[in-house]
Amino acid sequence: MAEAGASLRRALERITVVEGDITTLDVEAIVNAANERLAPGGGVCGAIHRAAGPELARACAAIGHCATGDAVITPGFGLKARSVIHAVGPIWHGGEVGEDSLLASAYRRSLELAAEKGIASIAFPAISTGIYGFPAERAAAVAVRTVADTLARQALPERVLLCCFGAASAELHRRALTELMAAEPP
Ligand code: AR6
Repeated sequence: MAEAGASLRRALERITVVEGDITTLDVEAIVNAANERLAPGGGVCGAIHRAAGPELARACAAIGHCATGDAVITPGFGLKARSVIHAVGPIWHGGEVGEDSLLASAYRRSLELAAEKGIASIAFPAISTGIYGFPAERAAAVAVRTVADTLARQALPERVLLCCFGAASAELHRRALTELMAAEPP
């Protein structure tokens, strides 16, 4: 138990909350909050497609589909990031139809895919908390817990940025991180 706690703590130390526009970050991969059709949409997805250029939509169309809770990878094209991992979070339906585990799965699959591809640094937006309506505080707790649990099992990515759009979202993620850290032995 003590060892599991120590490895979770080390995993938490690999996570940083930042505030800003994910398309500007200098990381090896950024995660897109995508839809199952992998179609360019609004929100962070729209921003990523605009910054990457039209080749990104073509690469997504060639893949065609990604189930909710899963993730696929494409090049980053015009982005600084070498790759984009398209993760599909759940649409919020009230919290009783598996939204938490589907959201956790979207984070976990993104990190597993990143590790498979040798990606050392990655940034996530707050998946599902915009157009898909997932409550922000609950999503932040799921995000931080899932990223930490997954990092505790894999060496890559070495560094994970949780890229929050706005101060309120950043505060929720920092608090979730602090709470988990406080629960772990030093
Ligand atoms: N950088 C970082 N975060 C951002 C940015 C940005 N440039 N722009 C918005 N956010 P959303 P969802 C935040 O709606 O809820 C799309 O049409 C935003 O404030 O982008 O998963 C897709 O194609 C929020 O906190 O994604 C899907 O159809 C978070 O990113 C659908 O929306 C996620 O909000 C996915 O909805």
